[in-house]
Amino acid sequence: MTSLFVIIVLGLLAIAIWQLTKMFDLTQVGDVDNSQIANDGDNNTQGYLMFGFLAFIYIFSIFGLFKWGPLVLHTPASKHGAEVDNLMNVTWILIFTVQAITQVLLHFFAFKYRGKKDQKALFFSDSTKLEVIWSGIPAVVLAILILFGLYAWTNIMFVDKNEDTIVIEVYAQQFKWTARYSGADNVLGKANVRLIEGVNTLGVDLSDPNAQDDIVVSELHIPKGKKIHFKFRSQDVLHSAYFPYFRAQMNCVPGMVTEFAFEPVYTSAEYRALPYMVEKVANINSIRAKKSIELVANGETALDPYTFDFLLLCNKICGASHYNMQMKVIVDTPEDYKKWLNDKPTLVQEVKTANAPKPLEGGTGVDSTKAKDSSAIAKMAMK
Ligand SMILES: [Cu+2]
Repeated sequence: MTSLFVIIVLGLLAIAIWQLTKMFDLTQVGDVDNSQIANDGDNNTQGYLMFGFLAFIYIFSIFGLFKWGPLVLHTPASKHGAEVDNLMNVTWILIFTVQAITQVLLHFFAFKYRGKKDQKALFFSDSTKLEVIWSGIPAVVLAILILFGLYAWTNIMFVDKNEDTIVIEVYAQQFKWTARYSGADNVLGKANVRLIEGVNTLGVDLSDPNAQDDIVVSELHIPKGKKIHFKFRSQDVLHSAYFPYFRAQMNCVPGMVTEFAFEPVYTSAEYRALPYMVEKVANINSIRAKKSIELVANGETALDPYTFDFLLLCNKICGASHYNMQMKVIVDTPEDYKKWLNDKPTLVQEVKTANAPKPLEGGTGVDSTKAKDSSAIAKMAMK
């Protein structure tokens, strides 16, 4: 609201200044040049302003690089991550070099050929040589870049059928993630949205032999040094499973299964101990500590200190709570991973427990028949 108010005030102020200058112009009499056609003086001013703008672009770019550069994603936590970062860095270097050269040329020529009295521009209809140069160079550079990208993409996306992987399903719905482990057979049981019932929130076909050892969890644990083959499904709308630190992202599309595989190279604990991450977390916590002082002064509770965790985020705007659609991803050592998974009940067991006849609720001392009686008494009392 305040920002809207500031924008309105600034807008009105700009109109006021514009009107004042007009009034000032109208009050001028005598030898002042009131012509709307630019003279040599105007052209010189505009020419030098071009250099001013060029300086602004460069100073702002360099300032931005130093100020916000360190905030970009750092060390990749997956094996293929380095390849993605490499491709990104090459693209950035190319863009920066090309823009540095072309911006200087653009502004320099705008200055050099600024309007001068009695000077006429040269007209020529076309130049084949020039056109070949300015179409050929970008075409070659882009082709190389695209080929490099395609090569990296196939390299990352290719999962060998015989490769030893762990198959995990990631299920998206508004607005949460659920994971299903394929169990000892490493094959996920069939699933269908029509079979969703009670605790079977993913619609797993419980009659499928492959589904018997499937495990459904709400926190993703994966072991370091092992390729994880993710299969994605969505219950409702388009979502996108985004693992920023693993440099992986895949759309989750209703009605189809999409796939992606990556191998984590750091455990969560190892990644937390990386010097850059220690520094980043310390910085976040110093900001939180400052904010907490303010909160406590207002009688609110202080913020908890932050600890780093890998996250799975949704990267498609899928509805009102999209911003909060996330799941913790914990990379364990292979031993810890096994221990964690062994503790988990299979979905079949969970369904059995949920469907088992419940003993009468003793805690409240009221069973359902008594509750009915008391409501009947209450109704009678109303009459
Ligand atoms: Cu989503």
